[in-house]
Formats: sequence, C-alpha cells, structure tokens
Amino acid sequence: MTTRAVVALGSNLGDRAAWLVMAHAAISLLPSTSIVAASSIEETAPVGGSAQGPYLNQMLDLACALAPLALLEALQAIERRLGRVRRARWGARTIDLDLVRYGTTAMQSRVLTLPHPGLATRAFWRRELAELDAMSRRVE
Ligand code: PH2
Ligand code: MG
Ligand code: MG
Repeated sequence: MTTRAVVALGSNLGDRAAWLVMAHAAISLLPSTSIVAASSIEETAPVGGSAQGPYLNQMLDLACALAPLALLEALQAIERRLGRVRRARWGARTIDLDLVRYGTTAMQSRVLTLPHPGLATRAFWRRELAELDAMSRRVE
C-alpha cells in the first residue's frame, strides 16, 4: 500500500536550480517511492535565521510505501549525499528536504512532527501544497 507523502525542497546556496534537480533525481530512485507530481519552483525571501540569500522552493508529491520515519531518514541521507552541512538552525543550505505531510498521519515526536508545523507560517508552502492538491484531484 502506498501513501501520498509531500516533501518540500529548498536551496539557497550555489546552483540552486541544479540542487533541486539532483534532489528530484535522488528521490525518484528511493525504494518503494515514485514522484507523482511537482509544484512550480518559486523564489522566496529567507524566513528566519541570519542574513542569507533567497531560496528556491518546490514541493513534490510522492506515492510512497516507506513508513514516515524511514522516509525521513532516506531524505536526510540524500541531504548528506548532496553535500549539505548542518551549521546553524535556519541557516543557508545547499539542499533542505522537509517531510511536510504523510497521508493523513498526525504525529509529534522528537524527530518528526506531521503535518509539518511550518505550514502554518509559510505562505509559499501552502501555495505549493494547494497546487499539488489541485493536480492530484485532477488525476483521482
Ligand atoms: N528554510 C529554512 C529557513 N528559511 N526560507 C525560505 N524562504 N525557504 C525555505 O525553505 C527556508 C527558509 C529552514 O528549513
Ligand atoms: Mg526546511
Ligand atoms: Mg529541514
């Protein structure tokens, strides 16, 4: 059984568009996971953290049979492989992959909160999610 999982991509260091493409490719190769839809890519002003450059953000809709924590770990492994160095919280990053929604799962643990609490404060995430939901309504 697969679940629709939504992953937010963000990059504000180096060739931002190339990082998004590489993350897209790496996610498409995850076991038991396929990319069903992608939102448009938008440039957004940085939220929080120290002074840093603008982000490119995008969301992907996945059909995924991995459990939420397994998917989270797989996304973190991709971040590490793509050269992300965790320095400051909210700081600049080559690629950030956030698990935003996993079906209708609601959970709160030390490592994962679903739906992602950032949905409440990030208008660009809500916009991208609405785009994905509109696309999935067309195919269902
Ligand atoms: N991610 C952050 C911190 N700030 N700002 C924008 N515009 N987009 C992001 O993806 C973002 C951010 C930490 O995850
Ligand atoms: Mg993030
Ligand atoms: Mg993150």
